[in-house]
Amino acid sequence: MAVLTPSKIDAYALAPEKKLTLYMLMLGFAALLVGTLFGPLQAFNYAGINLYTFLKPLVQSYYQGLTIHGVLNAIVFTQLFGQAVMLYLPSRELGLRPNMTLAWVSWWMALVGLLITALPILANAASVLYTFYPPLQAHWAFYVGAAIFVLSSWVTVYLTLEMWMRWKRRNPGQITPLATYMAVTFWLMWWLCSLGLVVEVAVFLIPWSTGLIGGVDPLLMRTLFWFTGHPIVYFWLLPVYTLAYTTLPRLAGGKLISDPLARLVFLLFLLFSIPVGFHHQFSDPGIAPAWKFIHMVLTMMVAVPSLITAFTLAASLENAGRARGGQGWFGWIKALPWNNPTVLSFLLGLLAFIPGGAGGMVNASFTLNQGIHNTTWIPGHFHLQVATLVTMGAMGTAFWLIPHLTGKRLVGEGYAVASQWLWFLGMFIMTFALHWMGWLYQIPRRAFISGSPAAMEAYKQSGVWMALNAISGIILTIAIIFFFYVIFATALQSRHEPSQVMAEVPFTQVISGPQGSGLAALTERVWFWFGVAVVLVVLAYGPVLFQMLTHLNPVPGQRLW
Ligand code: HAS
Ligand code: CU
Repeated sequence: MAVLTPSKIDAYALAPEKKLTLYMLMLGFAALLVGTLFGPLQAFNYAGINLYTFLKPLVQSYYQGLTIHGVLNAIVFTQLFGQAVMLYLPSRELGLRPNMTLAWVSWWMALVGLLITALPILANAASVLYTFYPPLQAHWAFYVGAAIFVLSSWVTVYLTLEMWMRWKRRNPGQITPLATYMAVTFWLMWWLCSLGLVVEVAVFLIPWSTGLIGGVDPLLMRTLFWFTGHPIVYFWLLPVYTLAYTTLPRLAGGKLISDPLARLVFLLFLLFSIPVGFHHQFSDPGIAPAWKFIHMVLTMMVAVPSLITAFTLAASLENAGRARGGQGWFGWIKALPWNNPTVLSFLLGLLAFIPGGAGGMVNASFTLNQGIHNTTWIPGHFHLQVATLVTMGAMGTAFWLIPHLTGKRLVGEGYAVASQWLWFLGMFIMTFALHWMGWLYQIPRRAFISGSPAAMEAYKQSGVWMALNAISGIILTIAIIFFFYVIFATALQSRHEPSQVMAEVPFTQVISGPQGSGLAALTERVWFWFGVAVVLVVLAYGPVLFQMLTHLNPVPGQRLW
């Protein structure tokens, strides 16, 4: 009779969650693989080189390629990574299993939604970029697929909340463990903010693209889009913050300095992520300056939790560096385990996030925004945020999570380390050049440069910065090849490693815990704070939306490609 060793018991007992998490993660990384391979084409475009000619008839235009790049990387990969870790972490922390039938429903919805969206994009019937601003009109399948894809995340919202409430019933009066607290506030924030996108797509864009209604109001559509579109950046960021708080200190050899402060950060994101969307619409006519001013002030508020994060993580990393023998003012930085690919990816990603965050404050300042809006500064900004910190945090996490989920050893650690240095270097060069070109030369974003002689003349003045884009494109391509080699070689090998099968989630210990903390008790009143968040959203958006809905200016759809 076969004897079940502890490793086998653990593998069997946890197999369902691990399999689901692995499938979510791998679907996300598959999207990232295709999406990032289109990145260098954009980088080369900014260098005046049109590589799209070689992709015809598969990909018809720069705009079709940019749609594939934006949708797969910014919408698909990020959501799937969030669905993978923000259900798995609380499930392991609480020792509870989510409803697995529904969990698989969410995976299938994501896959089917993705395929339905992909078809019109690949057929060049939806080259509307990831913001799909009307009057640009895509084939109806693009909106239907996107809706199914996004609604898949609502299933994960339900699964996480149900698991948490089950735990609350069994542990009355107890403070929710940290990773679960983060997941709960994260999913509540996402559910509330995704209403804008869901209404835009389900109520307006699907009927419009199927011909049921003749027109939609571009300003209202943009407003509903940015209602979701700003907080969506925290939907991308917060899974990585959660991992940075709950695993990075331990992986770096130390402890998290404050658990209550970490809770406060997530609560502030729940409160202030949403009522700020007009900072994307400072240049839009039809919104009174007073409302733009209110959203600007609230945007400054939403930087606060990131500033607290900078402090808490730096202090926790210092704790780790000193525990490893680092001395003096900066010796602790050197003492951190830079050779650990996960720690490395977080350190480099967080370093990039400092100028990225500072650039965010420039964007958020009404007057400064006039200088950089719709220039290459903007892709410069968000490639530091989502393409560096968020993507590197996900890559770095994959280096322990895929071995943990599959019970297999990480293959090619040297390639893993190299991929992160190269990614950081490539993104650093590219974002530096994009910021420079945007701010000083006013080079427009989303412009097809390499095909037009007139545009090329204008671009030539930014000389060396253009060339840097092409160089960064090459570096990033090498980085992504190294990364995917490690991921696929790890996941596809046949050998299992017993120690990996048993490996735990590396949850960190804390120096200052939640017990007896007034702050932790205050943040624990999640439903009360959710109510406050709803009130803030209604106050910041209600009157403007009411005015827009009562003064509709519908226009028919257009195809400019
Ligand atoms: Fe942004 C546009 C303002 C954060 C993404 N943003 C965008 C767009 C994207 C995006 C995709 O106000 C373009 C949308 C489009 O297509 O049009 N953004 C902000 C502000 C923040 C901010 C104020 N953005 C993000 C994040 C993103 C993201 C996060 C993705 C994940 N953004 C704007 C505005 C616009 C905008 C305007 C519209 C511009 C326009 O005109 O169109 C803040 O949340 C940033 C706060 C961050 C900080 C940094 C804290 C630093 C930390 C690192 C610490 C380092 C450590 C390392 C510990 C204050 C946490 C230690 C290391 C050792 C080695 C020891
Ligand atoms: Cu924003």
